[in-house]
Amino acid sequence: MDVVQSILNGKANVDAEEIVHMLSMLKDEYRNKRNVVEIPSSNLIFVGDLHGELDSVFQVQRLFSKYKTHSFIFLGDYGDRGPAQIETVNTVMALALSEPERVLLLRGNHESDEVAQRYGFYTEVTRQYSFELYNKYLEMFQVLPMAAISPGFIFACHGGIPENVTSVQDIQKCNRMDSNFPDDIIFQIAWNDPKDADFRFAANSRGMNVRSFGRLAFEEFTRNLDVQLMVRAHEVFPEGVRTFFDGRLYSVFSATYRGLASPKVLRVGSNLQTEVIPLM
Ligand SMILES: [Mn+2]
Repeated sequence: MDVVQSILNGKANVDAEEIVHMLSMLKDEYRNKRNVVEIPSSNLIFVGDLHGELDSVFQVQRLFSKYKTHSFIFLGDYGDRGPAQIETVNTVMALALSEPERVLLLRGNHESDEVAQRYGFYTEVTRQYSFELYNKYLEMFQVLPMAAISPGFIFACHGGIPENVTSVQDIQKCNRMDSNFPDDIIFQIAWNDPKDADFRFAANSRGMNVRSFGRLAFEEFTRNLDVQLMVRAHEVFPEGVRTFFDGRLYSVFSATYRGLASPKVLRVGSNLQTEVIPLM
């Protein structure tokens, strides 16, 4: 665990063996988790896209010490795009390993081979380390759960509501263990976006199999799964956090995205009381 503590203390240059060691510890911790993991109903902090921005992670680390009774749910998209991708992924892993009972890492659409090859993580890892290490990161990505639920209260995931799902069981029976998203339901959870209009599902300009979900799908899904609030990430909004469907869905972004957004996290206290916390 030495490497975990030294990363949390700010050590930037980690050698390949230390990363491999952390990756294998995290895989051991996560491989038996189900696609949808149960979380508490209160005292939660949701962290949105980080995209290689270490400053955001340091701010989250500060909150981690401040809110000691809270669980931290990371909604995915750790690498790609930003200036410190490997360091960001490593620091998030170190947080997850330091207190596994109050940190949960979920999988975003960027935790896949196809996307990581296009948006930077592949290039960074193979340039600074090796193709072998990149493959070990992919093995870790695929064990990350897709969603979190607090029955009666909250559902959280990176992208959104998938079409053709009417129960948690429908998600649990899918297979996420692949470096990409061959399963359509797993794919949609990582990719779909909300749209504040009265429809169920519609085409989405992000890609052929990506859907937008509207109010009707949201109402149906939250009723079927018996949750009141949904938290997701995946979209950049200048204000960092945006609400949909009369405040029942929060979209959270925790990076600046080259100065386009003001990074935020979402805290859920007791009785589903929400608080938007700026990361600066
Ligand atoms: Mn995303």
